[in-house]
Amino acid sequence: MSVLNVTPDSFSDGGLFVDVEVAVSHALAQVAAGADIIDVGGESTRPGAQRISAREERRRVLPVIEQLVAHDVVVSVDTMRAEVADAAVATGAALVNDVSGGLADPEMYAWVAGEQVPYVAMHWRGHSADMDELARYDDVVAEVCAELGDRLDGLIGAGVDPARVVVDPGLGFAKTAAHNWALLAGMPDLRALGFPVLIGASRKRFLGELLGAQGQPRPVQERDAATDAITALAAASGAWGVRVHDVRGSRDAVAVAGAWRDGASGAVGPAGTAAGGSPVGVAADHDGAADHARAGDREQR
Ligand code: PMM
Repeated sequence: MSVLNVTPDSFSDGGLFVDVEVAVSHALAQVAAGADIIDVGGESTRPGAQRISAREERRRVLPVIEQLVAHDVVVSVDTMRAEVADAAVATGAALVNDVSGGLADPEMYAWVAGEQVPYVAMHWRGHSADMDELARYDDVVAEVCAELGDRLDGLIGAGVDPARVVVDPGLGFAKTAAHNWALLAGMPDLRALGFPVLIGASRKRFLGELLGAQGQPRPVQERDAATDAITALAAASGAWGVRVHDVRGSRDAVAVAGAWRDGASGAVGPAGTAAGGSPVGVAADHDGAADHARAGDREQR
């Protein structure tokens, strides 16, 4: 899943893709590099960010989604609002990525149930303005799994088809670096929830902290190799997908993880096409997203 933030203020790509043409051509390049899904977001969720109106969010994302869909790209919309999700799906988006897991909008679960659209429920505790204060856990893996379990109960109770739900631990959202590393190491527990797991570590602050020198974090644009390492380990740990800025490196990492996994059986196919499907559960033929089934339909459920 390739990140496409059409915002002026996201931490990594803020301001780069506010122009529709620039955003679309970047997304098409990411598809050419192997992205299966382009995740279009109009509202920054970086720590401390203030909210924008639903109208402004729609204004940012819809023209980009419209053009990508016209190019047969599989699009997800990164939104916490049912009304924005609704407009995005009406425009052709195939998946909703909700960083609040439904907590930000009481209408969300009923809307997802009505549409039966694939839905990513991310772990979240509060809006960006105050999420750092909410990063308090006794046992982060157990608490995140329990809270995601509550989200899943809410979704299924509202009538959402469980086969269309993906979970995400929400790295960096009300989490310190230590919490993020514990959650990555806790992949077996996340997978034990019984749903596909999406990991969003790309270029995040905890990688900058890990790689920093002289008390300074590694700059955002110099965190892709570390992101690729996370992708390889996530793939080897059975993640369904990764949400990244630099698709090519992650695609290579997935190919390596798949070849490694299949090495024992001698079942490795051509580069990037580990026999039996990629460990993140996306179609091995990634020349174009057009042929792919809807994201929620194609996992190891
Ligand atoms: N992270 C961000 C935004 N959306 N969605 C999911 N599912 N998981 C994430 O970890 C996630 C997300 C924030 O990062 P960005 O500024 O790079 O978009």
